[in-house]
Amino acid sequence: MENKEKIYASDDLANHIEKADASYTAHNIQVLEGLEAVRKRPGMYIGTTSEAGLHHLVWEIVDNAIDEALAGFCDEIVVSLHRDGSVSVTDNGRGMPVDVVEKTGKSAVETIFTVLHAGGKFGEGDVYKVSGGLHGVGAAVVNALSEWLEVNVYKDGGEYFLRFEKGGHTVGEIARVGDAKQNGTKVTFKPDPLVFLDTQTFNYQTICERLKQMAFLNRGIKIKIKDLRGEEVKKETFYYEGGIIQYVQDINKGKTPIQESVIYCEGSEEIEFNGRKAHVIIETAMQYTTSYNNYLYTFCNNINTREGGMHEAGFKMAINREINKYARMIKALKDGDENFSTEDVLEGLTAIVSVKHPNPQYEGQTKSKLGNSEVRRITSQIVGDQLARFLLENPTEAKSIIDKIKLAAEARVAARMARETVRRKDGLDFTTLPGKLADCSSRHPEECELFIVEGNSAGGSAKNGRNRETQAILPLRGKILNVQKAQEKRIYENAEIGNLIQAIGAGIDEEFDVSKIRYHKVIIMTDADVDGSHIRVLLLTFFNRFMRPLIEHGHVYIAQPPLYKIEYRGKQYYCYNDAQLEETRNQLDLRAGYPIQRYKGLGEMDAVQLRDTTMDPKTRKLLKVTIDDVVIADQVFEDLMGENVEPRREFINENALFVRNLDI
Ligand code: 0R9
Repeated sequence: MENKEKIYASDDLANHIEKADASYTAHNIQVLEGLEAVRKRPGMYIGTTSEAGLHHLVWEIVDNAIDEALAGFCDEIVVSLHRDGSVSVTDNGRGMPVDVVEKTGKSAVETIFTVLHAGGKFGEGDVYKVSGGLHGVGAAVVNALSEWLEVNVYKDGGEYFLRFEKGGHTVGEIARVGDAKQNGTKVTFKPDPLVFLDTQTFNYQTICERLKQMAFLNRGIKIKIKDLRGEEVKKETFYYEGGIIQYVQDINKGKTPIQESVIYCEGSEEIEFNGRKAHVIIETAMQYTTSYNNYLYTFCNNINTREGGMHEAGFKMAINREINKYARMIKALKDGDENFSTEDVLEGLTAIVSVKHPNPQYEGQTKSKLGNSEVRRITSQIVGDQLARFLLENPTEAKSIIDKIKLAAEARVAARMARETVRRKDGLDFTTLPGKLADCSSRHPEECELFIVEGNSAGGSAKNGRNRETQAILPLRGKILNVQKAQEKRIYENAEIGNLIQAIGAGIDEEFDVSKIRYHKVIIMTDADVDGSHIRVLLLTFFNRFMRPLIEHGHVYIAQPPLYKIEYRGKQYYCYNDAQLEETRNQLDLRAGYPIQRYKGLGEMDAVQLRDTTMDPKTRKLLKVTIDDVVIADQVFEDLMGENVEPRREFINENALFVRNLDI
């Protein structure tokens, strides 16, 4: 690998560790206090100790390997999942420094894994350290939350080893344990079951998705995963020479592109950061398809900036400006014509905007909005210049793009009229409630629940079984429109969707205001059969596209009606899945062939049964719908509900074993 400027050095480390005491003991105490703080309040450092937090530990170590790759010293990263529940991450970089840091009296390796934010202290002047976002917390946090952690460093012909136990207590000192031909670092850790109470099992699919994203965002880095836990080893390699160009192609694989090439723009600008020169690097890739949706995903330092920010603003400014300029030049827009709106220009566009910034400032509700104002100008300039050039040099593709946008603009006018008509006709002013809604009497949204129920007969049971004060029922007649395929105009004309919007009462799309929702729980209650699953996915597709904050704020739930009922000695036992059925059978010691009722639909239950099993907060089980990664969520919806059949088939084949996930 090319040997670029030396970025980290042990002396730097020594200089930058604040408060580190010259006295060995004092330092030790401080270190242990730091790690103890992490163990006491893990949520503060990794967000949660549920499955997402568990995986966060892996991202943290992978981020460090990516940093070494971005610095130009590493091109392969391997993640291995072991049988004992541990995971290892290996890179082929320079190997972490093993020499002693004067101020701490410990090796750089030990310091990095025991001093909170020690890695961050390097950040000053370290222009390549880009990975990590809101929870870019450093290796010491991973160590603190592990039952044990081992570091192997391969460097200068030797292999060095250091082990930590019980939340970061060093076992011995770093020592040379053998010879090594190549350089690199391996970090292996086992998450502490005392911290991760819900689950300690890594999800292969989740890790694959994230590593794939990392490989797209950092072209040329080979990222491998090996799952050694099962009978057969599962392996995958993610490697994209084309980086985000291939990312766009991957997102578009189920869609129909209207242009052949993916338009790629890149550039960088020097800025001063902490008295040192650093670079802001901008990369964008985009391609139009026949879709009515837009898929614009933005990243800063490999983290999805869900709330957008300055890079997104700059990108939108640039495409709006250049497309309108070009449309006027080729007379697709005449002198008196209005400009295309940003919404028109975005329709059918799939785009990735990826920024690498040495000092990102995050804002917004979830701290996922990039706030550095210079990024808007830099992005707008780079994208504007290069897009203008693309349009001039590729007139045929440019013409298809302009034609598509023109259609979008015409459709937008039609949609606006349809929206207005619906508003006038049905009073879509969010104050009139739909006739079919059996509303609750409470006016405190925090305690109110809306059950969206499939079919009128189930709707009847639900109305009779509900708590009238806090539970509202909206029966759906048949299937709602598939919004993934439909044109905006048709969406506003659809009666069932109109009812949903009115009942929830917080608007739709850009105008959706989550603070106005009338119910804090919106509960999808459908039959446990194929049709029920379909309706559920249609509703989730709608929420994902038009009311995403409703999901993001945790207001969307899925009711879980029981699948089976056993009547035994005058008592009723409800089972929600096959495993539970088996367990109950065993517990009651039922003979083979003992009659069991299998529920096919909600309509088979009377009001009392439905209340007791599915609606009563004291006894029911609800699944909360969450979106970990919006890019992946969109992709799943597109695969399931989009135009093309092939990705749907592929998705169902790949996920046949994960039907529960698919259902959520
Ligand atoms: C498997 C995950 N990989 C890592 O965590 C990792 C960290 C790391 C690294 C350096 C090289 N490879 C790494 N992999 C490194 C080496 C040198 C200088 N800076 C960084 C060098 O050889 O001079 N480090 C990241 C931080 C540090 N090393 C330290 F210096 F703080 F320890």
